[in-house]
Amino acid sequence: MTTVALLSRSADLDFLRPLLLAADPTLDIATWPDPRCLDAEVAACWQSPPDIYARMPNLKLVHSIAAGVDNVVAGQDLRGLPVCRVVDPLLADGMLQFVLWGVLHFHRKLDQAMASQRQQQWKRPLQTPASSCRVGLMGLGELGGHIASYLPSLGYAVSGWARSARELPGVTVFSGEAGLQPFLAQTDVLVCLLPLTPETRGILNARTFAALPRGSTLIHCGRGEHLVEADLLAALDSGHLRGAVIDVFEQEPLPADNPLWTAPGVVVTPHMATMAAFDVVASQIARNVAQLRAGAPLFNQVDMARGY
Ligand code: NDP
Ligand code: OXD
Repeated sequence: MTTVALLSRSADLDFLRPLLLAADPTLDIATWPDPRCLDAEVAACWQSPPDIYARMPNLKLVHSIAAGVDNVVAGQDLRGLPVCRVVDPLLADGMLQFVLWGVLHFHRKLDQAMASQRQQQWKRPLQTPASSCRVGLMGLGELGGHIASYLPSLGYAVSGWARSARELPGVTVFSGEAGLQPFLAQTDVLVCLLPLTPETRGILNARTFAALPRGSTLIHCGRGEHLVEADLLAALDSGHLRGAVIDVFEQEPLPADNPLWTAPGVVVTPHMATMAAFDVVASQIARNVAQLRAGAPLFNQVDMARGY
């Protein structure tokens, strides 16, 4: 029997228990802070409790219940353990829908129409074709890559930035540190879909915003720690940036006194851009438990040398 520990310092993951048992009735499930978690072979995690894996001598697999793994690996003793994550086409579709909404919000100037409505003013914003709106995707992985495969078909001028170079139909691809400034210089709507790593922490900062054309906008769906909030507020205040849709925050829930709640031009959403269905999460964990038992390759294993 394999024991799966449901670990989180911020949420009760026990809702996954019936779904995991439906996927594999032989599993033994323990939910943190049940001390039986410490004997588990598999950890299924979101925001893992501090230094927890070091206290789990039988641990053989760390599985994020989400697409990102930053909050299950940060500050932990991984001692070479494999780390897996969730990859799912419907999760990618959800992100596509959210980002498309954000792009339309700015391209079709719904932000301006909503500001006029608040003042009961009838102002018709000038409309422009999609080809005039340059969407820049930071990150071309499972999520950014999916969006890059769709947005050009709507007529948008799409570019992307990743660590490694590649060719994507209808997309201008920039790569590496040297590609960042030229990528930003030709972006009107910047979309962040990067994983959080030491290289990407704080990447949405004053220097990045200054490299964007005046009047550009931000859709941020990566992680809160990518964004230097004070730099965003300053760029909005100066008028260099026109607006921002922010879905992820360094502190979640966003504290009531955070100035982003009320900053003009900012749409705050509560980390809702997308999520995998819970039965999909459970079945992917159960599938990897079976792979582990069989000594077979794991699905969606993260390259811990890269950190994503
Ligand atoms: P992937 O690992 O599939 O893709 C990551 C992409 O980022 C790759 O294209 C990679 O480049 C690029 N990248 C990584 N580091 C760098 C760097 N230093 N410089 C340039 N490019 C870099 O991740 P996903 O697409 O699955 O997910 C991305 C993130 O989205 C998650 O880590 C998570 O934080 C966030 N997320 C947010 C959700 C929300 O609801 N707000 C929901 C789900 C995920 P390369 O291709 O060259 O390797
Ligand atoms: C994820 C998330 O990483 O929901 O899947 O943020």
